Amino acid sequence: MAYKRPTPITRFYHDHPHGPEGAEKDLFGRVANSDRRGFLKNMGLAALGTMVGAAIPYHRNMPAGLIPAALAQSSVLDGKDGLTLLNDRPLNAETPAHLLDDEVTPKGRHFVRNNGLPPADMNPDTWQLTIDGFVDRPLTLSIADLRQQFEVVTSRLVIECGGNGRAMFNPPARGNQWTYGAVGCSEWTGVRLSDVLKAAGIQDNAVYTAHEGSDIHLSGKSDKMPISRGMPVSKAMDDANLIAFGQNGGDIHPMNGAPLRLVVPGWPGSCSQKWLTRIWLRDQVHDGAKMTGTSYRVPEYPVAPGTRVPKEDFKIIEAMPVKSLITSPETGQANAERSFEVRGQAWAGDTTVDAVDISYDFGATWQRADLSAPANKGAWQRWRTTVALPEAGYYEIWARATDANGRMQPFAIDWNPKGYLNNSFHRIAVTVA
Ligand SMILES: Nc1nc2c(c(=O)[nH]1)N[C@H]1C(S)=C(S)[C@@H](COP(=O)(O)O)O[C@H]1N2
Ligand SMILES: [Mo]
Repeated sequence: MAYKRPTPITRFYHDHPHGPEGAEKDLFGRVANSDRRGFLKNMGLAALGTMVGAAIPYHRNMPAGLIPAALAQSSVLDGKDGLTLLNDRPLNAETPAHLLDDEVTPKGRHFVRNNGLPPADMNPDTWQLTIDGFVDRPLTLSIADLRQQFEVVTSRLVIECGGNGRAMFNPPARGNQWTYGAVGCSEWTGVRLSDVLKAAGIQDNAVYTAHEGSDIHLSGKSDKMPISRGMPVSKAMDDANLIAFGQNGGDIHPMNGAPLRLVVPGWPGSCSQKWLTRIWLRDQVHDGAKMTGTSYRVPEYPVAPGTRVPKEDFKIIEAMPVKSLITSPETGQANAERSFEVRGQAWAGDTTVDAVDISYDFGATWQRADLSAPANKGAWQRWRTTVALPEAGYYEIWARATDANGRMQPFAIDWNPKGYLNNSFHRIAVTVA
């Protein structure tokens, strides 16, 4: 389903073929009316006021559950360009591979993975980040404090959802059916997480971080978080990790975590908390939302596709595996020429990519692509090569990256129950006339 521009809410209600009830259903899915009212009540008038940018003097006259028209006119996908919507509550949208051809992913093309509802308040001037738990000096920092007290750095960092590639699982795995595009590499500006943690003084018994954001649980309940994950302190101290307040030279896109987020390259995107409000240092593995059970976990041992694996046998996903994408040509294109450039991106979790090979004969022969070094630690690497197809007809082009440890992308999917870590080859179709 391609994204369509939103219609102002009044017209949307007026013109809806199934009347206001149909409009209601379209806007709020299967959520019962009472739940939605509950959600709005929980949000409170102050938050609603912040969202519309002014106090609402006649709020007493507002029908219960009314969505101010100002909100309906600005869509959560505003500023996103060409993304494929997978779910609208919570919002999940991926980027077609050929729209990931830029070295730096434009804001409009960075995928969106929300587990809950975005916060009403994304005001950078009043934002506060707390660092607490097992630290010598608990800190409460505004974005201005972060800028003033720490070195500001800019780097290109890959964020990839652990479930990217889930759509190809067989038997299928539940969850968002990401194909290839739950990945992006924007240029993030912020301060090093390690610098901030050093300033707080990590105590010896701290072993794990716990990240919190201000987004809202789908139930609307304020005592529940949509997601709160963490990482071992050793990974948290990696100087590539940023507490970011800028994306591609401007503000962070609201759906990508404005005004403050973590960016933890190389590990599942879920480590990169958006709308970041707290980093809590713990003396045990964090047990927040989506940190326990089978979330972002895979079996400790290889299993046959379809196997039911006991919960105790799952381990937390750490570094993401080596992977590559063909970003040009677009799959399904008919080509007039037999010879053309094939190019894309490759990345490899905590390490780098050493080689990318391309095949156009279903893997019988491979040709090595030119591969650039990453712009900085955590960035993806650009590769390109020219293929010369022998005659007219149908071809598949396959890409296969190998990391610095000699690990190669596999042909087949290493199946697991929740559909994580699919790094099998990206294949595109090309016909030559
Ligand atoms: N607060 C908060 N942070 C979050 C999430 C979320 O739902 N809420 N989703 C996580 C997941 S699962 C991923 S893959 C990345 C996606 O980042 P993006 O939406 O900017 O692409 O954000 C992570 N951070
Ligand atoms: Mo994710």
